[in-house]
Amino acid sequence: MKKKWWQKAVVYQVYPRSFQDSDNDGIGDLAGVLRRLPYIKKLGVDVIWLNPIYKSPDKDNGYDISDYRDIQPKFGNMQIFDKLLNEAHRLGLKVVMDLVVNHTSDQHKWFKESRKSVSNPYRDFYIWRDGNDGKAPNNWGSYFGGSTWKYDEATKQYYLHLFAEGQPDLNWENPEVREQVWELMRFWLDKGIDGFRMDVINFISKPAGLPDAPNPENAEYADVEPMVADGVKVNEYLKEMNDKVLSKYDVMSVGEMPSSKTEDAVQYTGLDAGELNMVFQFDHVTLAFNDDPRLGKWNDKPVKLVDLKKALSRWQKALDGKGWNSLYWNNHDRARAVSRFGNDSPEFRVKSAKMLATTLHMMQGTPYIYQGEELGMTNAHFTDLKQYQDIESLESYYQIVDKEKLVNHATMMRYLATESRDNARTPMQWDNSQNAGFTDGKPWLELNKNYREINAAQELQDKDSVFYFYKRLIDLRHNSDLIVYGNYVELDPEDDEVFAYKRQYDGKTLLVISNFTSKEIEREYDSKIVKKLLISNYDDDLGTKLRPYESKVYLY
Ligand code: TEU
Repeated sequence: MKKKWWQKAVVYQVYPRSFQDSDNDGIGDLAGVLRRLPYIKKLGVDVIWLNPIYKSPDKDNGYDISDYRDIQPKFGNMQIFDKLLNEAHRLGLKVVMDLVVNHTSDQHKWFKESRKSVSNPYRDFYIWRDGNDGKAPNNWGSYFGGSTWKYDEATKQYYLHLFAEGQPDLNWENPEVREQVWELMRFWLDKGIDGFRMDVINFISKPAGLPDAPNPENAEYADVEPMVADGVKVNEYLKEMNDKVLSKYDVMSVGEMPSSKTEDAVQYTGLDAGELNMVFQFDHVTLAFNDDPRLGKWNDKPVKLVDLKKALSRWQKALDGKGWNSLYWNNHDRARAVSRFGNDSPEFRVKSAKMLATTLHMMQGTPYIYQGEELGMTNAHFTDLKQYQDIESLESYYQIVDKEKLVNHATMMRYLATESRDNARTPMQWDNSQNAGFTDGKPWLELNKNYREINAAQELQDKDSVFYFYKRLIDLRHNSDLIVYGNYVELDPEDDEVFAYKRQYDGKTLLVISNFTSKEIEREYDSKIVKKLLISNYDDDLGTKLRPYESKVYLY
C-alpha cells in the first residue's frame, strides 16, 4: 500500500464552542483556537479537526448549516479563520473541516426556496413526500426523538429529517445537489484547508420507496439507521466526490459512518477504491446498549472488555493491507473515554487514561485525540436535567420519560450521566482559575466541577501527566514504521481482564499489554524472549505481574 502522510499523522479534534472563549460571551471561538495553537503544537499532533464553524441557527450546535461559505458570527469571521489557517500552517499544523452535507439547516436558502412550492426549482434538493392516510410517509424515528417527517402546511407535504426538524435531509439523487456540494468543498479546499471529516456520509443514499423500518417491538417510531446506513449509492456518490474534488488536492478525508461494517469500510477506504481515506466506525463505541431496544443508546452498563477487544480487533484485522482505520475513544458525541472505558476515580483516573491511550495509539490507523482527552478529562457527572443542553439528550429525555414513560426520571438521569454528548462538551479545562480559564463570561455549558484538579496548566508542570504521556505516544508513532504500518495479531481474545496484542513489521515486534482492571494480576507473554520496554504507565516493570490499569509496550 503506497504510504500517505495521513497514515503517520495524529489528529486533535477541537470543538470550538467549548475550547477557548476570547470575547467573554461564554462561547469558545476561532480567536480562542488561534491563541491556543501553541498548546496544540506542543502536544505534537499534525492535524486539527474543527467541528462545524459555519453560519448556523445552532439547533444542533452547528450541525445545521445555513451558509456553507460563511463563519458563525459567535465564532468570529472569515478574516479570523484565514488568520487561524495561516498560523496553523506556519506552525506545521494541517486543518481539517467538518463537512455536513447529509442535511442542511431549514434556514439554508436552498430549503427556504424548496418549501415555497412543489414546482420550485429547489423542491428536489430535499426529500418531500405525501402523507400516508394523514400520517407520516413511514415509521422512521428521528435520532432526536419523534418522527423523521415534518408536515409543511404551505405545500401540504412532509419533508425528511433524520435528525432535528431544523435539519432537512438533502436529496443526493439530485445531480444538482451533488454539484453544489462539490462547489462548496472546492471553496474551502481552494482556501488551503487540508481535508474533511464528513458527517454521517454513509446516510446520503436513501432506500428506494422509503419503506417502513422493521418494528418488532411495535415502538411508536422504528430505528431508522438500518434503513439509511450504507445505502446502495453511497459508493457511487463518494467515487464521484473523489473524482471531481478530492483527487485534485493532497488532502485527507474521513467519513463518519454509523453502523458501517468492515466489509463496507474496505470498499470506502481501499486505496484503489477512489473514495475516502478512512472512516469513523462505531462498533467499539456502541457496545453498551439498553436491553429494551426502544431505549437505544441510553444505558448505564459497563462496556465488557471481551466485546471491546472483539470490535477493535475485527477492524484491525479486516482493514490491514486493504484500507485504513481511524483510532478514537471519544469525540463531541461520546462520553469521555476515561469514564466510559477506564476508571475516572481519583485513585485510577491517570493510570487508566494512560492505559487507554497506549492501547489505542499502538494500533494501526490514524489516532484522533478529542480535546481534553490528553488531560484525562472525565464525564461531567451532572445531577440536574437543567445542566444539560444537548438536543439529543433533552429530546430523548422528553420522548422516553415524559411521552412514552419507558423509564423514570432517576433512571434516565443515570443514563444521561453515562452517555450524554454533553459529557464531552463541557468547556476545556485550561487552569484552576474561575471557569478554568475558558471564559470570563458565563459558560454556555457548565464546567466539570473537577477543573481545579484536572487542567492543562497543572499537567504542563507535571512530567508524569497524561498530557506528556500522550506526547510520548505521538512521538513514538512519528518515529516508528512498526507502529504505523505493522500488522495486528490479537492475543487471548477471551481474556476479560487484559487487552494484549502484537504488531509486526520488517522483522520487529511490538507487544502491547493493558490491564483493564483495578486488580493486580499475573500474565505471561513471550517470557523467553529478551524484550525492551518501550513505554509504560508505571515507573518500573514487575514482569508477569500487572498492577491496576498497568499498560506497557515491549519492542523486540
Ligand atoms: O453524528 C451522527 C450520529 O450518528 C449521532 O447521532 C451520534 O451517533 C449520536 O449522537 C451518538 O449518541 C453526527 C454529528 O457528529 C453529531 O454531532 C450530529 O448531531 C449529527 O451527526 C447530525 O449532524
